[in-house]
Amino acid sequence: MAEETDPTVRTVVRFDVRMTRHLLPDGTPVGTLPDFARDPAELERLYRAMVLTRAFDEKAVALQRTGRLGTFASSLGQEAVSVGLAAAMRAEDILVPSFREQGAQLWRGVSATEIFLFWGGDERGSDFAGPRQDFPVCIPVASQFPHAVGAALALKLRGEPRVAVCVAGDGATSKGDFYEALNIAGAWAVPAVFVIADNQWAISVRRQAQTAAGTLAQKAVAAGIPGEQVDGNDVVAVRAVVARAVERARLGEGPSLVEAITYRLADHTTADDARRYRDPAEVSEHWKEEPVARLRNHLIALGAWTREDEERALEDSQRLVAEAAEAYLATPPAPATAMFDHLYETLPAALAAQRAEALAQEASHG
Ligand SMILES: Cc1ncc(C[n+]2csc(CCOP(=O)(O)OP(=O)(O)O)c2C)c(N)n1
Repeated sequence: MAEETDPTVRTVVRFDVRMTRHLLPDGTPVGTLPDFARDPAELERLYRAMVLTRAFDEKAVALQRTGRLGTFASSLGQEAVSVGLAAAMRAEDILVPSFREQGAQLWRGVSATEIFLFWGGDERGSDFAGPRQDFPVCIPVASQFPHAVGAALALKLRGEPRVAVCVAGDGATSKGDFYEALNIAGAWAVPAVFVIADNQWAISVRRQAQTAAGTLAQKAVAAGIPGEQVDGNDVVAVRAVVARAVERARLGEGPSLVEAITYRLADHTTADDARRYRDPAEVSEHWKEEPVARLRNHLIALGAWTREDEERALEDSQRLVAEAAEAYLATPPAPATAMFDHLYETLPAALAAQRAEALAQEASHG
């Protein structure tokens, strides 16, 4: 060690990064499970939510492939991050999601129809009836971090015991918005939890290619806040770790960063072909760790899940997303003026003129 040989140098800080896992890839539990995970009914709820998320993704990709949905970002393989973090929140907390959190949105009560509308380019899909306080899907990478800090600061100033939970990908932690937000969140001790869905890829850029940091969790160290890893394919662990961070924030102890290690099994979006930059053998390897089979295996081992349960869960999910897709496809298009209508209290003159023009064109073209 340098300080042992050099009297002019001493170590002033060291840090550890913890990694939590409760279920092994084959579903075998390790150690003592958290209380909620000892209730098979609670595990079943998490399982069904992951199955629904997968069914939603499958339907969305099918709709896009047949020209009935815009570009879509699947969460295949990442269902445990999305569902686990949502299950760790209370209804009154605030979700500030990225574009791959349909699992969390569905859990929190955004309807599948609304999510289809959003990806169909219809902003009414962001005006969800359910969790009104949650933020719409965030497409600009990392911009949700400062938004979450702003929301969390508001909660703190109002003295409300609520928490903002922000989700982004690994690539987002390479952006300035991330560092700025984390820094000020730490300085102001706001009630925010930053969850990184570390799916190893930012489109075609590997996590290792865009940071020399050994973990993304350690990026919390510089902000003076706790940072830890969790097995992001283990929904029990995600829920437990995020719940701890959320409760910490709720008690006024400040923000945390959680890096959930997972893998993007699908293309980045429907506009991408991942075979151009990653080896299909790598993807096959990661299928062995995926979250849905992991929890299913655990439920089967507990005697809490049968082949009939599985068939019914799949049918229920597929029916729900099929009905939601029908409702989405039957929704009449928004008026051409919609894009002007929710931007300003009073529309500036130049935009008012454009709105009038859009209205006139719509009237003439039908
Ligand atoms: C500010 C900004 N720059 C670039 C893009 C284009 N873009 C969309 S997704 C993406 C990569 C995101 O990677 P990551 O944060 O790891 O999330 P993941 O897609 O893996 O969930 C990029 C560069 C964007 N949406 N916003």
